[in-house]
This record gives sequence, structure tokens and C-alpha cells, in this order.
Amino acid sequence: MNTKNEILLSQFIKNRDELHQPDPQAFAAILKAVEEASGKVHSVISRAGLVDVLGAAGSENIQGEQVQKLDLYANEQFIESLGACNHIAAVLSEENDEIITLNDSGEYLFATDPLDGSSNIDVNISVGTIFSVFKRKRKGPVEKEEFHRHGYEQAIAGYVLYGTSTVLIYTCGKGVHAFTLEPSSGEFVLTNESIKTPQNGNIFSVNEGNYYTIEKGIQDYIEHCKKLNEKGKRTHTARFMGSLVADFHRNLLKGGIFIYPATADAPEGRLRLLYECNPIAMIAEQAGGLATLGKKRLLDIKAKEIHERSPFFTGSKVMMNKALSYLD
Ligand code: AFP
Repeated sequence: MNTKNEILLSQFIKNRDELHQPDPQAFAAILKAVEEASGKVHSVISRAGLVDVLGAAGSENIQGEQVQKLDLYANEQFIESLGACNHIAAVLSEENDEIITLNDSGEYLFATDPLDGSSNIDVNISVGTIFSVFKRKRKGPVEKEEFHRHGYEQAIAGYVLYGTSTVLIYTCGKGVHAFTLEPSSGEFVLTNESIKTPQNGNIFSVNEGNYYTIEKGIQDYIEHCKKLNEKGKRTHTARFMGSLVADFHRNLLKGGIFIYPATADAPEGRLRLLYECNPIAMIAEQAGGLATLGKKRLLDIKAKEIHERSPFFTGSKVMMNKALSYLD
């Protein structure tokens, strides 16, 4: 099949600089680094099983989770590409206990989960990269406390979904734009400009294995989703892949809600504030949806630790407001 009228990511940024204010040049360089690294991750993922990237690497990260070989590979690619782009002073990665300093004169900080959903790698289910960029407030060597910022301060937020195709979604605060990787050229091509998420939907995404350990209000909302209509038919449908990027992306396009609350296993929530919740929340809001950690807007939270966790609710406005109405 032919592709036509292709607009590449680099051309899009150049031609639409009003969407990439206040710093189109730096944003272009940072997104170029993301494009390069995720292109490499895509190549390896699409050949997983043929090349030695499946399985555990034999170590644990700071969160006590088994590190997968592909986690390490993805992490290396992002650090290498960001190191070459000059604008990034430091990287906070899920895979590193401490921040990685790159270039003291860089004006931006980069936070990332380089391979989200890594428990899915070995079974050929979609995984993703999530990233967030903050403008620094000072110059010189970076202290990790510089990452203690409010989510609303993000300059760029985005993710790459390695799914049936590989897509890169990002926002610089003026709409959400999607690009699909053309594997033959290695270029990301514009496929959806100014994505708007449906105001309502019927998909609820929550790991019900946690049902008996979550707060009553969320249990009640789940029961609401399972209610039948007057004809005895279901009103909602459940989908949960265990890859935040894949679950969120589906709900973004089709309408739905994703909830990962505090649980007995993860009393602070499971997802990481700076490199999972924040970037997804900014995209959700920019697309017309909502993101909270309960009743409170997630982007209003200021991080206190670099690997901090948070409860997370995000999705279509009508579903979110209904879910929040069950909370105390
Ligand atoms: P991994 O990257 O360790 O697989 O974690 C994925 C994740 O952070 C997020 O993508 C999922 O929504 C969530 O964890 C799944 O967690 P549960 O396995 O507890 O449902």
C-alpha cells in the first residue's frame, strides 16, 4: 500500500513552530533524539525472539522490580541519543537509582520510563516508552531536586507505543499529535494532528486482581461499570493489558477510563509520578480528557522524590466525573 502526502516529524516541527513555543529549536532536537532512540528500540522489539533481548537481565531496579534485558537496552538508547542532543542537562530514568547528568549547559531535564510494561515483552504484547521534559530554572551542574516540579510545568510530554505499528505521541502544550513509524525509512510520519479524546466512552481499565484491597468508592464505581441496562445487556467493557501506554492509547482514541489506585501491594499507588503519570496526564488534558490522583488534579502535584509513586485516574471527562463522584 502506498503512503501519500507524508509530513515527517522534523518537517512538522519546522512548519508549525507556533505549536512548539517557546523553544522550537530545542524541542525539535529533543524530539529528534526521542525519534532516534525509539526507532532503535522498535527495531529490536520487532525482532525479539530472533535477537537475545527476551527475559530478565538478572538484576532489580530501585523499585525492587526485575529488570528485563530490553529495559536496559531501551535505557541505553535513550541516554545515548539524549546525550548527543546538547539540550538535555540530566535524565531521570526508571532504570537508574540516581539521575544521569549529561550536559551542564543543557536547558532541559528529561524524565523517562524507557520501556513501560516490560512484563509483557516476552509474550509479544505492546510496550511503550514514556517521557517528560522540564525547562531548568538554573544553569550549571544538576541536582536531583531540580526534578521536584509540578506536572503543569512540563514543556513536552509524550510516549511511544510499540504496538501493531509504532506510534509517537507528544504535546508541547498546544494539542496532541501522533506520528507513525515508517519502518522502511525509519521516519515518523504525521498520522493524527490535534487528537481529541471522546468526551465519554465505555471502556474501564483497572487491574481487578486488586479489587478487595482498593478503596470502597472505586469498588462501587467498578460495580457501576458492570451494571446491565434495562435490556439486560452490558453497559461497559473491561480492558487491561498491564502496559499503561497501550491501555491509555486505546482509551484516548476510543473513550474510556484507566484507574490504578492505591492497593495493598502498592499503598502509594503503583505508577511513577514523574515519568508515567505526569506525561500521560498532560496528554490526557491536552486531548480534552482529565487526569487525577483521586479528586485532585494530577498536574497540580509537586514531586517530592524522583521515583515517587502516585495513584492515577485518567480518561474521558464524563467517565472520570462519574468515577470521581464515588470518591470521598
Ligand atoms: P512494568 O513496566 O514493570 O511491567 O510495569 C508496568 C506498569 O507500570 C504499567 O504500565 C501498568 O499499567 C502497571 O504497571 C501494571 O501493574 P500490575 O501488573 O500491578 O497490574
